[in-house]
Amino acid sequence: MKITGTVLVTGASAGIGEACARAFAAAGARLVLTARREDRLRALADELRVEHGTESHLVTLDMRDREAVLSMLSSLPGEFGAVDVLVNNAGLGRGLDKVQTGDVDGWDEMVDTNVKGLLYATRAVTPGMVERGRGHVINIGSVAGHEVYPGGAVYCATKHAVGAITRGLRMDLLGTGVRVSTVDPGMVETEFSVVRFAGDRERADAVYRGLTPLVAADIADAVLWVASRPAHVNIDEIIIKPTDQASATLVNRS
Ligand code: NDP
Ligand code: 8X3
Repeated sequence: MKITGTVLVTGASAGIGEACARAFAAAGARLVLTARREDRLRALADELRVEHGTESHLVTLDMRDREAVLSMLSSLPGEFGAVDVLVNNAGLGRGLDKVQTGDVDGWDEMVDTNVKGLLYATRAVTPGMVERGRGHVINIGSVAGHEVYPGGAVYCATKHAVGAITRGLRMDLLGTGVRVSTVDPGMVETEFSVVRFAGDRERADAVYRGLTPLVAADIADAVLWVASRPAHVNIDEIIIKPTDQASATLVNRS
């Protein structure tokens, strides 16, 4: 698959975002990579330049910082500014507490990153897409956007919101030539669970114990496929789960 334009990936310093950056670089794209951990972005960009000759522009920002996201992503330099594909990936879960005992700071972080940050990036990038009459917004949703599970009320709410934004945005952009898709993973072994459990690696490892989870590259494959369909084809939604997962909570462990 060949992608010749500019692809902006939020949350490219780890996991699914990093895998998307690798997949689009291998396909020939120019990259805009965002995250808070600049050292990780720089190491990735250096590696992709050596491996594929990829040109990357790095934007170090916190997706919760409205002014930074709106200003930095709407004024990218030169050809980096003509974003063809926006992969709205940056996001996280915090804890698995019940609402009645939940950590309110964690709720704010999830809502501000997964929902508001995604909206800010979309608001910054889509006017240029509309002007050029082409572009593609690909959101990373979740099975948590289709189901809820105990202790997941707020995280699931953010991913249901991503689903609603995806469907609404597709209506808003109808007739502009800009496509809108969501790729919704089940269990992918990334830093997600380490972040969710605040660095408790034992608890994070237990999530995937005895089953074969997806890896980030499985999701990147799908994102690249969605982005590389002909211009008249819009893939609305893909749900991808491990063979060992039947629902958000029903898994097969050996
Ligand atoms: P990782 O923790 O491995 O990666 C998360 C990425 O998001 C990092 O690059 C991180 O960068 C970035 N990020 C998080 N918060 C912020 C912030 N405030 N500002 C800027 N960047 C931020 O997790 P995944 O790769 O698994 O997660 C990627 C997406 O996939 C998320 O939206 C998640 O909800 C979704 N998802 C994950 C699943 C899984 O099982 N892993 C399943 C379904 C969906 P940095 O910390 O450097 O800022
Ligand atoms: C992350 C996967 O199942 O923990 O979206 O909600 S799950």
